[in-house]
Amino acid sequence: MVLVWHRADLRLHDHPALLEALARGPAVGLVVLDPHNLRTSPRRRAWFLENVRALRKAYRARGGALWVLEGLPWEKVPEAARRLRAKAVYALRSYTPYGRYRDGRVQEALPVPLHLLPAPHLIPPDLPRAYRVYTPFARRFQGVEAPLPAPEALPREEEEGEVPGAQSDVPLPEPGEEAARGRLRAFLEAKLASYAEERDRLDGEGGSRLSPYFALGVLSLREAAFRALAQGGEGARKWVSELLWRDFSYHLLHRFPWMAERPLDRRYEAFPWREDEEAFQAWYRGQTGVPLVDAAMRELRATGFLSNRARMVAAQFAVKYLLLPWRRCEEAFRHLLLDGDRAVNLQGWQWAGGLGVDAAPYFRVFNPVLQGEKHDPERRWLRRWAPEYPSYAPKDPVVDLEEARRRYLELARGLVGQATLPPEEAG
Ligand code: FAD
Ligand code: IRF
Repeated sequence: MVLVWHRADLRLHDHPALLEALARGPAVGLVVLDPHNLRTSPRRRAWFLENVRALRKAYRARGGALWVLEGLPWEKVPEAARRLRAKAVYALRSYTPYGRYRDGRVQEALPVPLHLLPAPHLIPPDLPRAYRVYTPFARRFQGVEAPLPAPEALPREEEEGEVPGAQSDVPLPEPGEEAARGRLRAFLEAKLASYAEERDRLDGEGGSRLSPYFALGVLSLREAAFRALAQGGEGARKWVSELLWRDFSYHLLHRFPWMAERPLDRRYEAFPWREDEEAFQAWYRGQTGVPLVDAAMRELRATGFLSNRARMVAAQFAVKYLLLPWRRCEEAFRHLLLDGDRAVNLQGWQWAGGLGVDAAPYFRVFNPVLQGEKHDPERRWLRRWAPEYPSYAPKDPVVDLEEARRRYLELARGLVGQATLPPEEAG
């Protein structure tokens, strides 16, 4: 008997550790409900648990069994191994700071080997050379192998443990890999070809909305990239370049684990962030008087999803216009997102905030009025989420946009030492 321990890989397709385990003998699946991960918002907790429930169904449909134990991994993995007399435990390697710490402790506590196999990334996050800029990192992409099939049948074993019920405060997408793979197919068929033109829409309808599935590994990046590239075209290349941003995020956090606390560009540590509770609440509740920002934060709170363009503007507004402490905002944002993911969200905030990810210059300051007019020209998205605004023009904003932009540029220029005031970013 061997164990397959699922963590951020709640799927049966394209799962090297599952196939390797099955080659060694009968295998039982295991999920440990880890208090370190599950102390989060109700929506994210519910999304994780619903996907565990779906994984158990997928195991059952193939005749197999998924154990679900609640507690500390370094106690529960050894316990499951002992009770099943498992000869080994198989899992996909984790690259997050907590994931590596956890796996080290499990390895120490486990009397049998823990085999950590490389997960199917497009570029392995643990490249020996560290990249802070996306383009040279993405050049390491060499194409993608075909995804592995799911096992057709799994050995019959007893199940153990219940998946607790959970209440989400937002409607959840359909959980499980059937739903994820169905959504991938529908996206490739209907939207991939026009992705390069449509991806910046503020309503997010140009994208796949697969991010909540990628966040839990319900769908593998390799499968998504392989199917998109097989279809080909400009849209496919652009979409795969976005998938690569996800791997870039994991690379950054793996190589610079301290970026969870500090700006990647250390010069911004000296930035005079404003601990302004009123400004934070205005931003968080979507009451800033800036239509794009308010619509974004309200959609995020009501649905757990937001387009990439709206995330960029809302995050940059908090950092550059309101000068709010970026870590508090990053955390609040992550707990509202169904796809909330430490590595990707940190990368997103440090990129949008100009804090050192990629080559984003400090003087790139989005104008939320022009952004709205450009990416929601008919204002349909605005009417849906902030209907009191007749246009993208600010109404009694918490800061004057032009004043705030100058204030930020002056502070940033003082830190990074550039003499000229650059022209406003147009769109
Ligand atoms: P698509 O356009 O269909 O793209 C396909 C996939 O590529 C996405 O599902 C995602 O996995 C990946 N991807 C796309 N854009 C990015 C990007 N900029 N960085 C990394 N991966 C990307 N994404 C998360 O999954 N979790 C987060 O916590 C998160 N926080 C973000 C915070 C900020 C401030 C910003 C600017 C972006 C953040 N993103 C995050 C990235 C991106 O906004 C979402 O992945 C994307 O909007 C999800 O929509 P989609 O699935 O339709 O994407
Ligand atoms: N992984 C686990 O092994 N156990 C859990 O209870 C997890 N809960 C999670 C909840 C949410 C909202 C997310 C992810 C998890 N994960 C859980 C996956 C972790 O990201 C993964 O285990 C990582 O390696 C550790 I989003 O940080």
